[in-house]
Amino acid sequence: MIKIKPSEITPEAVYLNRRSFIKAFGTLVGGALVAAACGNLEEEPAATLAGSTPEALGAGDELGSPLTTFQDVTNYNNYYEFTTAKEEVARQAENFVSSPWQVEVGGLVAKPGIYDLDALARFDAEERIYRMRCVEGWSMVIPWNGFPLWKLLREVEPLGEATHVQFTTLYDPSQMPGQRTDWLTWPYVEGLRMDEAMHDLTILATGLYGKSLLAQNGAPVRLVVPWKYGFKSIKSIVRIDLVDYQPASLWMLAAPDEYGFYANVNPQVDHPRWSQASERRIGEGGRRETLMFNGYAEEVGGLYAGMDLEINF
Ligand SMILES: Nc1nc2c(c(=O)[nH]1)N[C@H]1C(S)=C(S)[C@@H](COP(=O)(O)O)O[C@H]1N2
Ligand SMILES: [Mo]
Repeated sequence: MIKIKPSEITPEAVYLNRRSFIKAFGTLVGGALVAAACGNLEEEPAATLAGSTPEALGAGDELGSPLTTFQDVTNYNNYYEFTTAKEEVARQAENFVSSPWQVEVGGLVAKPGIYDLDALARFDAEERIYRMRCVEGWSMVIPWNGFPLWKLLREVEPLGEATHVQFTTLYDPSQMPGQRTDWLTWPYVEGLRMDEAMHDLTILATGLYGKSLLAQNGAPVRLVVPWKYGFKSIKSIVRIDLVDYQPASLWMLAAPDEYGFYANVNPQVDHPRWSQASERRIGEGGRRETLMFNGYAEEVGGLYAGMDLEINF
């Protein structure tokens, strides 16, 4: 039997105080509320074996790990605009309208633009098999379809003074029940330093397993930054702005002591409330060691040369 460790929790909900949590999810009472706010929200997903879907046969990451099944990738999600219950997101997001869609790209650029779905489709989609490590201590291997963000940024011609890129998720409380609550600062925002945004590993994903993204995974377009904790990979993007400051992210605003701007996967820098040394790969028993920069140290380590990664967490 796998014992659930204290690290197997939903930290992104834990800082919530009772009152705002009740306001947000008024059905929770008494013990159930305590369990949700302080205990283990990460239930074991329905037993699935990696490789059990036809798509997954024979495929894996470059380290030899099998793909996480399509079933798990699309039914075990974090998308707080819909619900904090990972296995409920798919159903809650079922009717989300992701077409038509526009992504406005602006700020410090010479050629701002509005990209609709056809415009995004002009960037040839590649398959990228990436590990995804959630800050909560679980991980997956996902075959994304998408294109490097640098291709889009090159088109809009960033000005010399642009130092960072800010991303914004759709704000539409009529479709996203979580946004009708004020326990997080909506809309969800994220940011990258320019060199991180221009790195070839950083992609805008429009699909996975060769199919268009489903709403629960951030349809129609989401960021994927595989060496950072999953929360940096912002979903359902409507704005990309080039800026000359380090932008705030939703989780920095929510809990600045727990979530920093960089959020690089780092087994040596623990979260204030749990170790980051190991993780549970969805679909596998037991735990595996977490790798520096999620196994992408060779590719991205240079971006952080000379930086104190405990301070810049
Ligand atoms: N807009 C938005 N983006 C988001 C989130 C969210 O709640 N809202 N959750 C993040 C977190 S914590 C993780 S781990 C990943 C999960 O991506 P997945 O559900 O597609 O696996 O999405 C990230 N992007
Ligand atoms: Mo996450």
